[in-house]
Amino acid sequence: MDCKSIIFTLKVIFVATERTFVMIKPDAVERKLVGEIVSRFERKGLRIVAMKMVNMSRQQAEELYSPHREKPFFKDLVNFATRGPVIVMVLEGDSAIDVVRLMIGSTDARKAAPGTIRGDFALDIQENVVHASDSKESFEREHKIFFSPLELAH
Ligand code: 3AN
Repeated sequence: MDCKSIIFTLKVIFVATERTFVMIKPDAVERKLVGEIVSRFERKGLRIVAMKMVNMSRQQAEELYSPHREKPFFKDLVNFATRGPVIVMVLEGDSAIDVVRLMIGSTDARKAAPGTIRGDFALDIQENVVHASDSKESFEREHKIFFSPLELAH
């Protein structure tokens, strides 16, 4: 087996094609950053498997942020997430969950590195432009709040 084939085989074994759930939050929609943000993901090489604009219900927001139910900022967070339309999407690519988390940067946008989406477009810990799944389990739970299986491209 030549070097190229060995690298290809290792890639197939160790680099999983994954899906992740991403939401462009109301602050970014209000600021007309949707195209810029979607474009960054596409230019990176991620494939859009599903995408739509929704006015999230309080029930959907509470489910999306259920891991934070006991936190003091939970009510504020739900108010923020439901104050206007959001873009929800499913992206696919090699190690998509980690890659997208790297691209969006730290939760506290003041500390997010320049070059990341939050680092370039936000200055707040709550209004931080974008959400992305942090694990396979989160992806499974989160995307089902917004998409039926028929809405995901093959
Ligand atoms: P991430 O979105 O980076 O995964 P999480 O899961 O810790 O961050 O928090 C979910 C969302 O809750 C954040 N995107 C942010 O909008 C909000 N949030 C997190 N920490 C705070 C905080 N200390 N005060 C206000 N809102 C917060």
